[in-house]
Amino acid sequence: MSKYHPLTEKEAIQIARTIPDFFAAEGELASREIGDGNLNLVFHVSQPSSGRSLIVKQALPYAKVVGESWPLTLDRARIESEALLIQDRLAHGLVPKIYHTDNELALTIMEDLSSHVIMRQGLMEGGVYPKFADDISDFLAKTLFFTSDLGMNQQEKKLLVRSFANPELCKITEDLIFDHPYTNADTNSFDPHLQEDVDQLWSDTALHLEVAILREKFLTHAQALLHGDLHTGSIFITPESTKVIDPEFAYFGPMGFDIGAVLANLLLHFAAQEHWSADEATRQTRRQYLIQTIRDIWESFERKFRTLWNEQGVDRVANAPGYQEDYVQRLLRDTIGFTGAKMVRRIVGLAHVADIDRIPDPAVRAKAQRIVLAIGTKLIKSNRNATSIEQLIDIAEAASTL
Ligand code: SR1
Ligand code: MG
Repeated sequence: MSKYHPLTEKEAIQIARTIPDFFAAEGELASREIGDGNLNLVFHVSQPSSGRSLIVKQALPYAKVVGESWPLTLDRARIESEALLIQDRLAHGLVPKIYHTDNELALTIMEDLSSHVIMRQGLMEGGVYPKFADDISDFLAKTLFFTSDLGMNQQEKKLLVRSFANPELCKITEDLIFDHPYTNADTNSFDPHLQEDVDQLWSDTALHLEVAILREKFLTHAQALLHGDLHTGSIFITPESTKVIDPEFAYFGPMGFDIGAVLANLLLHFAAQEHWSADEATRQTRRQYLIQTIRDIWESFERKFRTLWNEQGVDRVANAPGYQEDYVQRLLRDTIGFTGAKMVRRIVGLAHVADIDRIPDPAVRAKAQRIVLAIGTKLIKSNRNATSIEQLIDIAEAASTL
């Protein structure tokens, strides 16, 4: 019989105690369930007398955001811990330290990052993160390059693809990002004031074609090991440090999906500036900061990815003249298309973002939502012909004054 059961706060303490040389032998431990995400239990276990603390994260056998009527595999805890270990090896220091994993209990015990803030929250509080573009482009370039056919042994990669199949979590993405927002699906959730905009989304067949093309890439293009859900709620941050968490959606997919997730979430925050910035001058500065961060992320990513290719590539055939240029162009186009898809879903689909939903004034919220839909749909429609990150930026800046 499986030993799996959802832990109590007391049991989280008992398990945390088993980590060798972590807590002092003497001294009480305290435990609090602090999970506010869509899927898991998260216990913060601390020892006030020693000042030491850690996180016990446990998967539930269903999606917490919906309830027990939506069963969900516990294997995602294994996927998450294995992905974290790979990411730690490839992009050391940019993910939390792992202390212990237990696949039967579907749990991972890891570094407590309470000294950091969830980036979405930090941005809403006006935070500025000068190191972020460098850190996240490092994370993206290294994890994507070294798990692709360019940077790892191609036979070993095929075996790794098998252990990261992750069909149930991919299905969530396939439905919630590439299907439901474009049809009248039960899972959708949107403000009634958006009905006309949503009707437009549901009837835009040119848009549906582009979404079908992006979805095909998500379904079939096992390019590299993705984080799979790299939004600003999956990033802990301070001005000096970036830590990527929560890779339970990890699988081998198109690289642009991860890069697009980061850019989309910066643009979701960008679209909400009428609320989050106090006055017009702050708004302008804030928008410029977000746009410059996006530009820096893409440019640094491209530079680092090309350097890895030139200096550490394992594939002789990849040296064919023109191939790198073609590959990076396709990567940019995918990034732009996935950025758009990751934006639209947050307005119309099941799972929203606080940057938009916490805007209390319905008129200001509606404006932000329409800016997101305008940027998102234009980016999706550009996914096959974009040639520069400046096209994404032009689309965002033009929509910001809607
Ligand atoms: C049912 S899960 C909803 C969303 O939460 C996760 O963070 C993913 O983005 C997923 O689509
Ligand atoms: Mg998550």
